[in-house]
Amino acid sequence: MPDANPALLAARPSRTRLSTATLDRLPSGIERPAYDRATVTPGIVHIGLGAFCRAHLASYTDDVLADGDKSWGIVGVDPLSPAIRDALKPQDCLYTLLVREENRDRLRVMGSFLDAMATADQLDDVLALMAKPEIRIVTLTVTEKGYCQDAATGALDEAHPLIRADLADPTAPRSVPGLLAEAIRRRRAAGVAPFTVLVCDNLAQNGIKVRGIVVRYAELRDPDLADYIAGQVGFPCTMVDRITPATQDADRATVEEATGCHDAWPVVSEPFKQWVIEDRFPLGRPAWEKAGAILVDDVHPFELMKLRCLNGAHSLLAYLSVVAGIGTIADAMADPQLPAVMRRLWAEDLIPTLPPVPGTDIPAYTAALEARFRNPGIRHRTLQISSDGSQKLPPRLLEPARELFAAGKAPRVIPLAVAAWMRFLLEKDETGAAYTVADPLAAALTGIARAHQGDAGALAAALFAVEDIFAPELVAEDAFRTAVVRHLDSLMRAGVAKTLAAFLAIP
Ligand code: CS2
Repeated sequence: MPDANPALLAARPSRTRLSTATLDRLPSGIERPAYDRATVTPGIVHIGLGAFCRAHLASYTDDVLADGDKSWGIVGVDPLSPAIRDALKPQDCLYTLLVREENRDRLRVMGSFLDAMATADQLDDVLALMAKPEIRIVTLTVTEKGYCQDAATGALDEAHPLIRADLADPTAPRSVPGLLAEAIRRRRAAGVAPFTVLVCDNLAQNGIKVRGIVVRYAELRDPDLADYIAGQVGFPCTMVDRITPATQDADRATVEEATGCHDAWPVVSEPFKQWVIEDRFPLGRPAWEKAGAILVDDVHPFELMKLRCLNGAHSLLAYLSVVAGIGTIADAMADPQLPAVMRRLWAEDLIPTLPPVPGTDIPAYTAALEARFRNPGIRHRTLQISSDGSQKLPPRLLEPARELFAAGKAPRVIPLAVAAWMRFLLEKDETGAAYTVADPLAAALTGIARAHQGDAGALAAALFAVEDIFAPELVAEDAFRTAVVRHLDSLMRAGVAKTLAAFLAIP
């Protein structure tokens, strides 16, 4: 989560604010939109205005606009709070992307977001916009939990409070499935063909999964609408990648110093970016391939490689690091033991579960990941990555563990990562410092952790019983349960460093 109040920063009167009017005052080294924004029209509604989409979708689309196809501007919609909209509107939705290369910063003012809205106080306007024929794609980055799913099965969580509220009042939706279904219903009623839904979050088979969630929601609302969505709406799968930590005040200061303009909510990212997209867009799409996106028939192998190798390693490092008091991924990579454990996670547990990935050498991919994780300019907080473990563990680590068992093998490193997550739920690191577990299931999970804090066996058993996270086939594996308990006991008694030393001593 961003840690500053941009409204307060923006309120300081004497500073020049980034905006269309001040663009030409920027120093010459700052890249800016290479096209006339006044001639761009919206073609995409993007739900979720966090940092990631403003570093990823926005930069691919900025390149397409610069290439001359002006019909694909983006209108961003914040489904949670108006804070980012309120930061962006006074600057005409321009913002600075600070790309941290190994030895230098590159700054680029992004122009592809034309407008920003928030459902909190503009729901009718948002739905009216989503129903317009010129909107041909709805992209989403709302995080895993934003889809109101049961993480273990990937199905709609029908008991989710937002889903229950939307089913009671479906034309004023507050959930993402409810918003999509209502927008599609309005288009259909107006005789407008449905937009394509492009999910850009780290879910396994993200398009297929969200299609299932939205169709199920619609079934509960109106079976005829469900049939229409199932038959007519495209949900291509995508793999998205760019490491984009939450913006800190220090980043705002860096941007202001370099540009001479105050930007209430710039975004920081690494130079690397990757986007693999299934090419199924009945109403057309931007030529994102001109900006380096890879259009394919089947995203699945790319997605498994990224979700498991990158995100799985992130989760392993994050839980062990938070417990050990290590603040960032770059610091974790400087630890004498953590990188070795991560390499074993890849080699022993994750890479064996991957199908061949077209055009990709997996050892080269993981070597490049190591270099990306070491980037000293990226202060990616381990506590940020530790959030929402209940949603992240299943696709990143639990599903590959299940697949290994199904193939007659046992995971060696995944049980350690799961144990680190369980230890993390105690909300106190080894230096005694307290932190907060951020997770949609936080109250239940930290309650279980507190109740069993002295007893690894009881703690693990109580957590294994949380069916929203753990598939029954996995917790039925004795080898899995025993290994998790053994590591958890060691983490609780001896701590991270000694546990890792003992683990690494066994080849
Ligand atoms: C991270 C991701 O926060 C997390 O869980 O693993 O946000 C990761 O940085 C991105 O997926 C990289 O593309």
